[in-house]
Amino acid sequence: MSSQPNNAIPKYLQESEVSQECKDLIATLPIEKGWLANHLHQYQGFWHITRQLQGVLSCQKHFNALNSDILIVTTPKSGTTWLKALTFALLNRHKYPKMFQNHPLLTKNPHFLVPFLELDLYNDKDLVPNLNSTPSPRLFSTHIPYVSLPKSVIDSDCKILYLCRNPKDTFISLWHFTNKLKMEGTCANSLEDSLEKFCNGVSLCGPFWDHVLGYWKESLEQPKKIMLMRYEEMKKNPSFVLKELARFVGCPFSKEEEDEGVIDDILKLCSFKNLSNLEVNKKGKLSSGEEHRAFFRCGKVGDFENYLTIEMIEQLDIITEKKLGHYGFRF
Ligand code: PAP
Repeated sequence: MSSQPNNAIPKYLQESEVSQECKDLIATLPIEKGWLANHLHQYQGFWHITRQLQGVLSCQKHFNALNSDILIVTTPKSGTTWLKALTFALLNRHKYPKMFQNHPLLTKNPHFLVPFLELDLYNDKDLVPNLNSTPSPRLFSTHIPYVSLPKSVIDSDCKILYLCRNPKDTFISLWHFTNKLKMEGTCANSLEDSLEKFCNGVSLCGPFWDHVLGYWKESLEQPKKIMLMRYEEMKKNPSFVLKELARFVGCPFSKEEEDEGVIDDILKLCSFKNLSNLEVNKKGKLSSGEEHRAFFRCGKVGDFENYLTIEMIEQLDIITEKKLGHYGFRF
């Protein structure tokens, strides 16, 4: 007898939808209680919810990266939605020259336009997507840590855009996000418990610091393949970062475009203010069940100061210095 999908549980929390191979693997992996889902599984050193682990395995097995592909990689809550919007607008600027008329970003959420490999495209245990007709350059995204990337991503000349954000704001953003997504009738996660988990590395695709370190080291080794960006830099000097990004992916802005204000238009279109006020982002939902508005909270640098005690800040700073400072990486 086939089991009925449980429609009451959002897709991102459903644990039944995994293959036998994934179930067999899970039986051998360390397990922890998740922030939101019942379980987190530690695979290749990083923690994944069950559904995501299925996606990671499927990507590792089936995803064939092309040299022309562009992959947005982020630690969760680093500004993924923003970078998806910016990169989509950048790559499609000739197709949609009038940014504020008929642009797909005005009616579709950035997560719809730039799907996650492991959470959207390779998430069905029985189906491998056919991506042959996706126009080039194909733009995908993922939270997969470097060590778990599909081999074809490493071996091909595809480009990786890696975005991270200081762990204090990342943590606060993740804490808010998971509490917003918690099902009605369940208790919110306390800040203290969540921080303890985060500091112990037990968070979505955590340990956070190892995720950053994996890509930081590779970006130094392979600067033509991996461009590492920081959310804080993007907030401070968005036009500089966007120009660098355009150069990196091989479609720099011409002098005429700069003079015509194309950069400013893209930044305006993708700004927190514009995106968060669009009807689609106020009302819509992803196919996996998350509300679009959950991806737009305040979009500020330093919001952690409103939540974390001095001791908590110190705790996070010490871990960051210990884990990343030694490698020359600072936020
Ligand atoms: P994801 O990794 O789960 O896809 P992601 O988009 O990284 O989520 O997280 C949302 C964060 O990016 C939110 O941060 P906050 O909680 O500190 O506010 C969200 O507000 C912020 N964000 C979303 N869109 C933008 C934008 N256009 N500009 C700046 N920040 C943004």
